[in-house]
Amino acid sequence: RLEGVEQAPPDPILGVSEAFKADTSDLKLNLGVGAYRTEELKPYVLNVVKKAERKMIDAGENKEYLPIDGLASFNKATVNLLLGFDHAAVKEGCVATVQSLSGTGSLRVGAQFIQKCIPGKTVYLSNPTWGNHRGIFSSAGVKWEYYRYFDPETVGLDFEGLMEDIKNAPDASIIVLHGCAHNPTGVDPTKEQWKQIADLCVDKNHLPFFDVAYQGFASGSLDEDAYAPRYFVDRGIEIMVAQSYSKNLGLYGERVGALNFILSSSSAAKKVLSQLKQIARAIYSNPPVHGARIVSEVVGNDDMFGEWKQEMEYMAGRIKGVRQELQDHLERINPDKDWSFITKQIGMFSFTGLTPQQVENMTNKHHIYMTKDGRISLAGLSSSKAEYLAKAIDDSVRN
Ligand code: PLP
Ligand code: TYF
Repeated sequence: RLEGVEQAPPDPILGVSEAFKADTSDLKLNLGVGAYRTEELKPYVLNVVKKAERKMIDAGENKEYLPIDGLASFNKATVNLLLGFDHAAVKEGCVATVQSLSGTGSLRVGAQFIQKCIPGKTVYLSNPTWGNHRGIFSSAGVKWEYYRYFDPETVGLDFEGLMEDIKNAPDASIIVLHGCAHNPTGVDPTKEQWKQIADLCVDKNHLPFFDVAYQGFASGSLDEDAYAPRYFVDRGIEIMVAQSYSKNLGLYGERVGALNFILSSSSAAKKVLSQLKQIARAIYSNPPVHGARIVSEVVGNDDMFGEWKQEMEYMAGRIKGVRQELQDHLERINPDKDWSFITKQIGMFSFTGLTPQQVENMTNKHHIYMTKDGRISLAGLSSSKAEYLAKAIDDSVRN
């Protein structure tokens, strides 16, 4: 009966992991998915997470359903991490927060809210952006368009293009902005540029929707990486924010995140929250409890909070280290090309500029798995593999 169903294409990011698994070579290296690995290329469970889990088990915590909007202590913690502790917007009741299914689920609830409560709006996505953004908004029935973002000539931000496109968008459009560590390019606006983007959002009455998937993972500091959304809030701009704890607390499979609205009145926040709850109820009823408790335990305990910050700094530092090593090897092997973009870009990824054909060479000849857009995840690279990767990149750009 279902023979007529069309075959859907594999996911461009997760499909890379499937191909990697099927490769039997000892040389193989998975730089596709953005997931942190140790120097031994093993998944990493943070010590502070293990500590929190032990404490939770010892306390005999149960598995009852959470309320639709999630664990209250998590919601409080997640807003504190986003805005800084005890922000005026929270005290004034101007923040609506629902715990949701990590970054993806939070974006999806946000998209559904747009479709339901402010219909007819177009969402503007950076070109390029995280591969799932288009699907998330499309599946909620929300129209999206691109704004210019990356300039391959300078391997940097096309700031003029970005400003022009956001200016030309209809008033009160929704602009999706990566809070920090832009995926896939690793290129973020400077503080001065954020200021100009904020000015434009005020002029145009746009609603920025921040996707914060790497707080603490870009610079190693939670505060530094929250600069942009905090700045917008301090300017009095209403914003939406999706948060994820996949990377910064390594809770990938636990699906921990939140959707926040920071608004200019408590009455608007109350109404928005009522809508978010209705939306969540019909999709998944209520969010998972275990990971939310971990975040709440870690943030609520000074010692564990300090330990988390140290582990985060360590992970961010390891990535910065392999960035430098990769660049050093490439500068030695192929000194005619400028490789400085590798350490200029931040976060988990480097946008190498490799063409789809060169990416094919990386995979077919060198067993190095990466996305077709030329992105590599440095979180999946070890020191000991940096030279092998540099040689493969050099071989691929020569062909
Ligand atoms: N947004 C961006 C830009 C991402 O890179 C990711 C994942 O890496 C996510 C959102 C959501 O990930 P998750 O659903 O695991 O939180
Ligand atoms: O960009 C990445 O690699 C991460 C990983 O549904 C990812 O976003 C990919 C697909 C997905 C969730 C996370």
